Amino acid sequence: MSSKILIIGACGQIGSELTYKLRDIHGNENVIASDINYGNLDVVNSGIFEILDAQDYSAVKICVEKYNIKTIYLMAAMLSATGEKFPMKAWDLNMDSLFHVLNLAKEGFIKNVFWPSSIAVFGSTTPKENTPQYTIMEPSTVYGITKQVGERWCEYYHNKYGVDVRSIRYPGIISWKTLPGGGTTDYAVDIYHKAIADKTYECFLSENTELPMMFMDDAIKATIDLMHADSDSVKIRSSYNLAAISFTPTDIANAIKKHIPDFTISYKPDFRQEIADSWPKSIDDSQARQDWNWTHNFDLEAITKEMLTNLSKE
Ligand code: AKB
Repeated sequence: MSSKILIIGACGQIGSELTYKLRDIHGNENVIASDINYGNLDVVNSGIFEILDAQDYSAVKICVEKYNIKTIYLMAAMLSATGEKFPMKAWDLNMDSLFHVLNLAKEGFIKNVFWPSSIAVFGSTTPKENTPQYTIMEPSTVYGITKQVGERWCEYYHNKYGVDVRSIRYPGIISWKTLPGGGTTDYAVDIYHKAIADKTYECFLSENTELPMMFMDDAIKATIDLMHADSDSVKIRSSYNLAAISFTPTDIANAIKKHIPDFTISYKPDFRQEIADSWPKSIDDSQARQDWNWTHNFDLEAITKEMLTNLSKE
């Protein structure tokens, strides 16, 4: 029987596009999509789909055995903004699901694990410009705490039990196929939807809030490149810094105005401003570039063109 891939959290923003890409590469029958509900019918209808609660160890194990799964991409998580509203739920979901997958690997049921970390592992005491791979990390959100602790556990399972776990610290991800949910960087997707629908956007972050961002295609490429890299070249088993571009709400509004000249933006910062203020402005990802040849393709101009073109067709 061929070895198969399970995506947990396949209906979400990154999980959905990862599902499509992995199906292109490995064939529909080798990639099993799963989520807690039928949250994305495009994913549900695109191949094998299982309802799966990432917090239920037995259910995940049964699914792994049913399909002879060898690789899990664990994309289910509660993100930064929602996590602040439901701190214990965020902790339970983000940590339980990780332990279940790491333990399945430790016990030999699966061979490879991808688990996403985030720029949220950094906090207000971290250097903000060109944030190094190794630096002060004092996250102030529950989400950031789960990601930082998760990174430590990933490295621990690799060192102590030989688990092949790989991870990336994603910046804000911009995409047009599936909406993000519950993050602080979500404005950078909402703004394109509102630009097309209403020609105006009220931003929940202030105009000069600079954050690291990346187009979905680059994020998927990074994920797959890391998972396909030789084990020896994956030197970091906590999580890799990863960067493409950094911009402010003003920068993205100006990029949109080149295509929609009468687009307007206003600013009404809410509780997410404090989260954004605690995160880096830009990231040093030289280790990823060196270890597994990471490069990004999309700058703000290219992202804006892709977003507006594809969303206008919908
Ligand atoms: C969020 O805003 O919470 C996420 C992230 C940066 O991990 N997009």
